Amino acid sequence: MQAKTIPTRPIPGQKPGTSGLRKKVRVFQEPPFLENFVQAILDSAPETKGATLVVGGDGRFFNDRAIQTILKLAAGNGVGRVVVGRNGLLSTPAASNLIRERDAAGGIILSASHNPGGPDGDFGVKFNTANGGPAPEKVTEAIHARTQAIDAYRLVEAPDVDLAAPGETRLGAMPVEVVDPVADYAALMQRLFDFDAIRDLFRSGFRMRFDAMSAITGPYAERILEGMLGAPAGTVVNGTPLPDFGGHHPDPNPVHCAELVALMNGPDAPDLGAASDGDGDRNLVHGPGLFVAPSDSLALLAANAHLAPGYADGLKGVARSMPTSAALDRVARKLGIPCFETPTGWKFFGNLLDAGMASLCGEESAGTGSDHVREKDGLWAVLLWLNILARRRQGVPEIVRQHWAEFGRNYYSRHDYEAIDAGSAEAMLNDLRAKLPILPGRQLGEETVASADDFAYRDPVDGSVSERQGVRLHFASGARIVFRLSGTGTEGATLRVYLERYEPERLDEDTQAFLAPLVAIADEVAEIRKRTGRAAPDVIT
Ligand code: VG1
Ligand code: CO
Repeated sequence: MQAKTIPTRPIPGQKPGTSGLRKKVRVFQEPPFLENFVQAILDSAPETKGATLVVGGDGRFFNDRAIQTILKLAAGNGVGRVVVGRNGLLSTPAASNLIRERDAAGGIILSASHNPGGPDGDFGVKFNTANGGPAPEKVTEAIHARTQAIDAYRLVEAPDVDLAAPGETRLGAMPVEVVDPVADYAALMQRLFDFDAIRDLFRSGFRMRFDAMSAITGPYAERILEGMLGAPAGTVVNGTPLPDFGGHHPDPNPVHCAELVALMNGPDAPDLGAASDGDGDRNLVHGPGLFVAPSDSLALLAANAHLAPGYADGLKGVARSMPTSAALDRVARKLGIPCFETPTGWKFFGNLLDAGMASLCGEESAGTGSDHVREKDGLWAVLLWLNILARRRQGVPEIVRQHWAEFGRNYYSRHDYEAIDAGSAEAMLNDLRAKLPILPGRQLGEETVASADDFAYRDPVDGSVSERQGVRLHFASGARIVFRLSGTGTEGATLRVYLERYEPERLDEDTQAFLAPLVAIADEVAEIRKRTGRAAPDVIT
């Protein structure tokens, strides 16, 4: 079987965002859009020649077709071996784990994560490097540069590879190894957590609902929770991955998990409600009558991680994305370990994890993870919660309230204005940036601006600098507002406004009411309503 070189031309707009390249399915379906981008990845990662490449995706519409194209491109470019999940399925954290376990040179993950799927939905392609983590900016920049100069792609012309059963086949000279997508991941979870204690917890009548949102985590959650840990059948709902996620938005937040949230706030709430997103790297955790905000969950997991065998020796350090609340910082102070603040996006945690500077990290967007892989990991977070619940034998609300009583509470919310006009969004942020020098000392509402800047990050490991990562207003009271534009959307722009206020004593306030004065300031200083034409945010988390 001969590799064929097919001439092509650069396609504009192939610039990876916060997490890979995301576009409408229809854009990816139009050849040579996918071919060009994957060829650019392989050109920018010559280490994949003769080496192992992991390939898999979240099963959304077009996953099956895209995988076949990628296999043929991999074979045409001299990749040594491809390890692919059965039926082309791999959750993002499981793909990260496989890259590491198989000493692969990298992996290609097909997902648009929490974005909706189906023929009219979104698709995405992401390259992960040999450490199992999303490619750092210098690599994604090289990939983008390559897409702008590409003149040919190389593939083998062959029939589709049968991915329905584990085993090995060949595509030209390249072995294609189909693996059970769950097995290695489940074994890793068993090494990290006290499965006996969790089994006892379920045996004692502990009730849980895990909503897999018709996305990739279903098979993982069923095998681990119901299979290995003895949770009753039916604990996992929406457990079959569907190409369109059943028409839902696979984003585990209280807005898109409305049914689970209603159950958790009802009279017959189970002890724990949890959910995960399209590609399995995010998590939602809800106790009876109490939603655990992701920033709080991160802090709580850090404070209690030592209860799980995998973290019994303590954490070396922790890290959070800049817009994530400072609840984690308070825990780090108590533990006497460093807390790093990075830009939004998991790729910025990779160096810290590799260098052993941080063992646990997370983002306000419901992503938490540790050095067990190099991606955030939804089911891992839920299992760590279960391990903590099994050891402490207290309810979720009790544990959360005790945490606040000890550390105080960082009231926190994110307001999203979705699909707004890209031009006016850019202009709004630019005008805000222009105002930054004159803001310190200004009185806004009840608050006085202490400092105002655009977040820049210098990676402490490789010294690389990432600028313009979010406009921050810090107030003298300690409160904070952050503005940034999303890098994962496929339509117009999405403005994210992050609001935070620390409170040591009043621990049971309504979050939105408590933050309302900051919301008013955000609108005043950025003219959100005027410039977006929106009276209110589309999504409040
Ligand atoms: C969002 C989140 C960010 C997360 C990213 C990818 O990015 O804010 O924290 O890392 O999605 O998550 P943005 O640029 O839209 O704010 V996932 O689960 O979509 O891979
Ligand atoms: Co995701």
